[in-house]
Amino acid sequence: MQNADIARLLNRLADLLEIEGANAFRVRAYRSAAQSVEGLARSITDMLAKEEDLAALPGIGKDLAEKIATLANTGTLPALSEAEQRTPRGLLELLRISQLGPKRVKTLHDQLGIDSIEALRKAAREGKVSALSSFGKKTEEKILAEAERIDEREQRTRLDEAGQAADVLVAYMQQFDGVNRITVAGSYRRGRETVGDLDILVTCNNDQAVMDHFVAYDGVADVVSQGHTRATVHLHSGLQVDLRAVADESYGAALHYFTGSQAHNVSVRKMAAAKGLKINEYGVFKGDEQITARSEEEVFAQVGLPWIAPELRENRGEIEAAQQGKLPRLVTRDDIRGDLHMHTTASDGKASLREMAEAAQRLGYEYIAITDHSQRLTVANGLDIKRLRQQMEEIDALNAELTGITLLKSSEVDILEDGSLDFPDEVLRELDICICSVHSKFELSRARQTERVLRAMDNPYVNLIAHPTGRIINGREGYQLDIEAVLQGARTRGVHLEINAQPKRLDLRDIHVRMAKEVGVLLSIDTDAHSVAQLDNIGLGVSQARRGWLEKNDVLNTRTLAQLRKALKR
Ligand code: DGT
Ligand code: CA
Ligand code: CA
Ligand code: ZN
Repeated sequence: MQNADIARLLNRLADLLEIEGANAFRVRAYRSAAQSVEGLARSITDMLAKEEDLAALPGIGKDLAEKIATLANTGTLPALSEAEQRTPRGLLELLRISQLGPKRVKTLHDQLGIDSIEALRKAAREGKVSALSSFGKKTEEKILAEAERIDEREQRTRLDEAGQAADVLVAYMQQFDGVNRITVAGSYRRGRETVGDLDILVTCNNDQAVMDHFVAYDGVADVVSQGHTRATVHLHSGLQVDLRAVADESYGAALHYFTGSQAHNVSVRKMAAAKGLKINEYGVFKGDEQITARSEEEVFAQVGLPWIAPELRENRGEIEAAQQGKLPRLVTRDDIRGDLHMHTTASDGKASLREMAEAAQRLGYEYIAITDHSQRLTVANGLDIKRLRQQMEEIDALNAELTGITLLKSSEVDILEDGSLDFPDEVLRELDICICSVHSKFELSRARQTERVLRAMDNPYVNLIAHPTGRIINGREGYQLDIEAVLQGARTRGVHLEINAQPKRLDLRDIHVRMAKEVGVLLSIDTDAHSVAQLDNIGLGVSQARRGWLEKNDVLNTRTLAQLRKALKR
């Protein structure tokens, strides 16, 4: 469990309690604990491993310290599971509407019996919401507009959130003696940025007992179906989980089948058919004879292919590449030598320069760029020229002191509406690397937005465009941008683009990453970390890069520091 996960669950508990109308002090205690955990420079898990006293942290008493320890160790909390069981699941969904906080959700539930987005939509259409004393007509309209847009069934779960749920559930399943092998397959294994549901595959000696163990999991809200070899449940978060049990002999075939994608499977099955073979989730068959397929390698070998990495299995040319021996050697997390986008307490980050540097050292990085916000972004405490130069001096001092890691002087410079930059050239030239990004005027037309980014890249000091499309997963679309024109423009100017690894961003998205590779633009995989713990999000960015077919050489920050400095020369 990372600090951010612990904080999220504490906030969730506070939400649930507030919806129930629990004591305000209790609610506030959980919220301030969440804030305190989120702001910590050190990982709670590390602190517990070193047997440090969490109660020494600000805003955290003995009772909360115990609860946080339980959360960190088990991924859940009895108080949380109980609150989740007491509260209709739809009530938490209602919090997704920006007009609604826990208090209002409680009012809607108490007075109108509203317990889902659907029920809310109906009541708002009938004018029942504005009839309540605490809601006006305007608010009702806004609520309705948002409720209409949210399609509950369309909602997919972010990869990081699915990963947290999967880790805890897999650990729970592994406690059970009858489980031999267990793998999370489906879109999760392919590293898609969101998943529709989790597909878990187990091999075991006793199907029935394993299914019983699965549905008895604390996090299960309801059981959709349960049979001997498969079960489907919903977790309290709303996430659906499919469990499949197969025999060890079928493991390879089943893993390939349930990893998908369906389009990839169809293509592989066609190849099998051409060879007179049949492939399904139970195995590879020649007539009635079953050919051993304990591993995926064996399944692929039967159709004459090498093993294909799950991230590539979207039927986007991976089978042809495999046939021609041209599969990419995908970049791995170990190839990453540094992180070129992160914030410190100087702007809106939670950790100091030194804390970020030491964390990067622990990750084995060779360099990091310190990219606090520029002056225009006052909401994020952007640095003016004076503060930026002060930070450069601090960086010089730290570089003189620390060994093995180099801090690069940088800034995340705002791109203004006309494509000019938030700092003058004489400041930009003092930076080791200049990254810039759009944080305003999202509503510009596609032509103007594209022009804006191209103009920014015209500035000879610019090296990297951060989170290039501005989209937020399950949040906002991102601004209109002709990404191909931006990529072409970047290539001719010697500018790089970013794969921002923040779980809610993952920007560029996979198809854009692939496009960048084809155009010949090197991408940098960066976390945009606002705390020490967020430096770990690099893995999500690497997954995204792999889905875009990137190899080590396609990624800017796999370079040594010396090579990087060269690559940054325009
Ligand atoms: P998701 O859950 O929407 O993010 O996407 P997936 O790919 O995880 O899809 P899901 O959960 O429906 O099924 C998991 C895998 O099982 C899928 O990738 C391929 C396989 N599969 C499921 N249903 C079918 C089917 O009707 N035909 C074939 N060929 N494969 C299927
Ligand atoms: Ca799935
Ligand atoms: Ca499924
Ligand atoms: Zn940013």
